[in-house]
Parts: sequence; C-alpha cells; structure tokens
Amino acid sequence: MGSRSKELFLKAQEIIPGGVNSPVRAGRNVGVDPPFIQRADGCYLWDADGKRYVDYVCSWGPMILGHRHPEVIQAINDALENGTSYGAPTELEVNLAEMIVETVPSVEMVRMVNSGTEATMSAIRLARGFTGRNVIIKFDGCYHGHSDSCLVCAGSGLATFGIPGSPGVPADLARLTVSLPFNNLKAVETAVEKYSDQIAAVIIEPIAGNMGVILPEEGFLEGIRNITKEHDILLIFDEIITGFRVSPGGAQELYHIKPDLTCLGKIIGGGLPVGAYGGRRDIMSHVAPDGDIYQAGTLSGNPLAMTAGLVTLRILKNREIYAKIEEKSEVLFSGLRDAARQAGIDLIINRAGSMGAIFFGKNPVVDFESVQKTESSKYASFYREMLAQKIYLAPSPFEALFVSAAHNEKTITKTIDAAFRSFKRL
Ligand code: KE4
Repeated sequence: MGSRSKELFLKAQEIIPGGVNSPVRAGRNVGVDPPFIQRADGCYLWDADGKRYVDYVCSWGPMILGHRHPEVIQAINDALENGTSYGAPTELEVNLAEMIVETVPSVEMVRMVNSGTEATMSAIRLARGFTGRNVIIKFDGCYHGHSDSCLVCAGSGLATFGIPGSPGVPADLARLTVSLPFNNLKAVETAVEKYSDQIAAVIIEPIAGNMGVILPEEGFLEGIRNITKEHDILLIFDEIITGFRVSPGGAQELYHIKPDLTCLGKIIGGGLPVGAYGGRRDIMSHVAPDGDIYQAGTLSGNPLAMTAGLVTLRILKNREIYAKIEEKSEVLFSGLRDAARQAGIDLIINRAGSMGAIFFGKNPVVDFESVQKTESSKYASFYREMLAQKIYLAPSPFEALFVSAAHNEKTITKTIDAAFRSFKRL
C-alpha cells in the first residue's frame, strides 16, 4: 500500500471503526491494509497514490456497466440541476418502479428503500405481518444485510433455532431464525415439518454470492418453491446481487421460479444508494400507507439514485450486453482455471454469468461447509500477489468477483497472466 493510503488509513482508524465504513473493506481477511481509492473509470480504479488497478469488485456488484458510464454520469449531472432530494413523490420513482415491474417476473408492486439491508429487513417484517407467523428460514453462508433477524447462525444440530451472529442480536429474536445448509432440500423438509405453522418465510440468495459463489443444485429452488407453496410459507428471493446481474429478470428468470417477494439493490441504483422490495400485489398492498405494515425512509426514491438506476436499467434492456459480458466472463474464468492447472494449483471455480468465485482446493464447493474446507489462507496469498500486480480482487474468499461491460480482452489477458505468476508463487 502506498504512503498516501497508509497515511489516510492511520488517520481513518482514529475516527472510523477499523478505518472503514464497511468491515470487509479493511482487508482483515487477506492481511492487507486497504488502498484508499480516489477515482474510477471503466474497469479501473486509481488509489490515493495514483496506482491504477483492474477492478473485479465493481463496488460489490452495482457497476455492471463499468465505472463512470458516460450516459449515467450525464444523466446524474442533468438531474443535479433539479436539486438532490425532495422527500416527495417524483416521476422518476414511478419510472423506475415500472422498469422493475416490467422486467422482474414476480414483481407486481415495489417499494424503494436505501440499501439491501433495508430491503430484506422490510420484506421479512412484511412476511411476518402478512402471515401472522414469526419464524424465518435462511441458509448458512447466505448474507441478507445486517438487520437482527438476518445476523443469525445455525444453532447446534440441524434445523434448530438460530443463535445470534453478533453481539447485540437478542437471543430471543435469533431463536426465530432457522439457518439451514444451502443445497440441502431434506433440511428444508425437516424444518418445515418441525415448525410449519410458525414459519412466515424462507429467504434465500437463489445464487449465493456471499460465501464465494455457489449455484443452486438441480431441483433445489424448485423444491423450496413447492414446499413453501404447500405450507403457505412465503418465498423471498434476495436478488440484491443477482437482480439485473445474471439476467435482467435475475435468477428467478433464469430458473423460472416465481418467489412471493423479491429484494433488489446494487445495480438498480447504478452506483448510488438504493434498495427495493416487491412482489405479489396482495402482499405488497399491506405495506403502509395502503396497509398497516410500517416501513419508511427519508431518502427512499432519491431523485439522483433513481436517475442513475433508470439509465443503467435502460442500457441493460439491450440483452446483447449480457451476451458480451458472458463471453468475457467465460474467457476470464476458464483462463484462471487453465493458469492454475499449468501452475499445479488445485482450483475450483463457480460462476453464474458475470459473477464468479475461485476456491483453493480439489472438491466441489456446494454449501458453506465445503467453503470452509477450502484453503482461504491461499486465497489471501493470491490476493496479495494479484494486488501487487494491480489486479483488485475482493479482499475476502467469501465474496464474488464481478466482470463488467467495461472489462476488455486486454485487461482480461493481463489478469490471467498476473494470475499465472501469482499461482506460481503460492
Ligand atoms: P447492503 O445493506 O450492504 O446494501 O446490502 C446487504 C446485502 C443483502 N443481500 C445480499 C445478497 C448482499 O450481497 C448484500 C450486501 N453485499 C455485501 C458484499 N457481498 C456488500 C459489501 C459490504 O458489506 O461492504
């Protein structure tokens, strides 16, 4: 890390917990003090010392078009002429809601919020209010933001009530969340048998992106949809990463599954703070002020965020973009696989479109338990070697890498070459 980043990090740690405004950025998982980023453009980031990196974090997903897409920047600049926030309804919010309803198969109505956490927290409250039930089922290794009901780990034994995943989460609340192994339909059946009339909802990342990337096995999502339908349990798809990422309609479009509620974020804000939850009209109509389930937000539907999201989604209407990013992603990840093989390194790669993850190990990675058996220390070494060659990966083995429309053959070839050199040094 250069001197200016070092200076800034020292100062930041005095006045911001860990020197960062979100824990993963601190680089504790990879043993690196973080470069402080000053600007971004296309597929590149520049740090405070002027070093340029090829970026595969893409702000954790939003920047599918690449940084500073000219049309997005122009639209935000134009919107600034009209002010920055009104706290009142605007045409922009209607237009973005319309875009989401038109594109995401199961969403009939949608409410904008300001983060993914707010989206899932609100969807869970709505599910509990609508069903009159309190238990939530989630999956080990899936992350739905930091609201109390989501910061819960699996209790001891299968399908038992959860335990707090963080101090400050009341044990009495954690007990209302059951966390199950991903890709384990039997566990879902067991939990539903055990708690059926107490379960409000199952919430899942249909393609997991917070324990590396893990794809649903054949029949897993469909099985959950059938079980939840049978027991009047709501199915919530957390598509905050996958929405408009793996396809415009998200994973639910890819797998032809209709959840009852969907949470969105990241890409729909085009890089500005945003979240959204939506779904069946008969459920969403219970949200205040139409219904009595309360949720609110000062900056919800902020005109700048709506503008950035609208332009981003309008550009993404051209599905050619997805085909091109798919091609680039295949070149990148197959290149990483070949480089690891040539360097004699055991590497597992999971990929869904332009989101993917690399795991050091030999065995398939299909759930959180198998993630924990991979060699995360090797990922940390690989991360440091790649950063030294100006390739900016997620500073944790439990995240996804993202390819954008701005990555090109030159930067992908540079990445694969850097990876080969890095693998050789492991
Ligand atoms: P935010 O509250 O961070 O906007 O969204 C929470 C969230 C909800 N659901 C999914 C599937 C998510 O991936 C996230 C946030 N993702 C993390 C990284 N995978 C954001 C990065 C961070 O925490 O700094």
